[in-house]
Amino acid sequence: MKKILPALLCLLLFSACEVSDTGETVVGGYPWDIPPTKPDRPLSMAMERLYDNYLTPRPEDNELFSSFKYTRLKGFDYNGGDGTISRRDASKIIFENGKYYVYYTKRHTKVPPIGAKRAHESTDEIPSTDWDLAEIWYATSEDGFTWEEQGVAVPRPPKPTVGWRAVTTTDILKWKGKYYLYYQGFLEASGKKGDHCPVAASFADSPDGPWTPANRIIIPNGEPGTWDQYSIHDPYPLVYKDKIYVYFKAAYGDRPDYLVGNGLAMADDPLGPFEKHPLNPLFNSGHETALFPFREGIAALVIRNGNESNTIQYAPDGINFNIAAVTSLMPTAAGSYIPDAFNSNGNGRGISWGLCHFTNASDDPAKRYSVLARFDCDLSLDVDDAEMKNTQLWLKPDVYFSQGLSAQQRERLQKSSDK
Ligand code: AAL
Repeated sequence: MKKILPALLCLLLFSACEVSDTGETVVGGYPWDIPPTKPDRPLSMAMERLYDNYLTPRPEDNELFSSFKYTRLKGFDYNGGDGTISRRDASKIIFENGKYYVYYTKRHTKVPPIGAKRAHESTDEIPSTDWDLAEIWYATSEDGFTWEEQGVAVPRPPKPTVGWRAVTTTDILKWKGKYYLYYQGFLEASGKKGDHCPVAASFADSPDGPWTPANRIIIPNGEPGTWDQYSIHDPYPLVYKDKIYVYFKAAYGDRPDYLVGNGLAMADDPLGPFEKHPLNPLFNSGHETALFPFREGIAALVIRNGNESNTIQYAPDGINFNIAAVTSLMPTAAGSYIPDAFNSNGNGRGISWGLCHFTNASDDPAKRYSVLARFDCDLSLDVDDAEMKNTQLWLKPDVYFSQGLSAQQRERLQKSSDK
């Protein structure tokens, strides 16, 4: 009855009016100037979603929408790009002793990697993948653009200690005045049976080290048959609700095109025991997912692999993530500068820059190596950069043409009758 009277009135008086959920008569079409809050009128699913899923209906006002700008770094040497030196998978950046610190995977081998498919040919000197035979190095910077490599932070321990084959893909935690590096500890050349490894850790009193290895597995693989049974990748520590939260990735499934998910392990002590969240995986997509405290929850850059590639997601409870923005050209393996990564106290301020990597630095696949780069964005409550909120990207034709058809695709088209 509540809706019938206004509906009748509608019929009698206007041709273009509707009845909203609350029974009010809504006159005319959707407004010219987009209402900042959900209007009380019938809405299509897309317009409902616009108000329900995103912080604001316009990306220009959405604190979790940003485009990304990139800058080449100064200070790192890559041996002329011959594939023997690679730097990748930067940690989050911390500011200590008046400078920025970053930790990353560095491979310096006699020859470039031969590739995962030829992993059985790898030796103590011939790396399979770009991160095989790698170690964890660190660099400091005064401005975030020019970096000075300081040396190795975590070397490979002797066989058979976890990480003897490679220590890679690290990230840092500061907890009660001490520093902890979590990283992937490989016990065989990556590619031999997949990219299998657990997580190991080292700790230090200073960001310059010396780092003491725990020399044991800190976050173990899951039970046989479960999604993270073989790999725990990209360990990513934050302090949230007074606990240590380490988000991580696992690639799972037997298909050639694996699925990628991200989960969470929590602990009260940096060296464990870690308890995996019962709802894992918490993300259905995302490779090298980078997270940061945002308002009362956690936000995440979900960059690639999966249905929700190229999204920025938000969980007010750090567990239940939803898409908060869809964007493009996201930083690969972002390590952001997160001043409040360990002390956000329910008021996370967000991020505005960090380091990422490009894994295809060489045009020659036989000289594969990666380079670190800087990205800037506005995912910060303390920055207001309208240029970063531009949803239009005008990429040069070269960028598109570099994504050319493969030989197989050309052959298929050649054979196809409906050209
Ligand atoms: C990455 C990360 C992990 C993987 C490999 C090196 O970018 O997801 O670190 O093991 O690729």
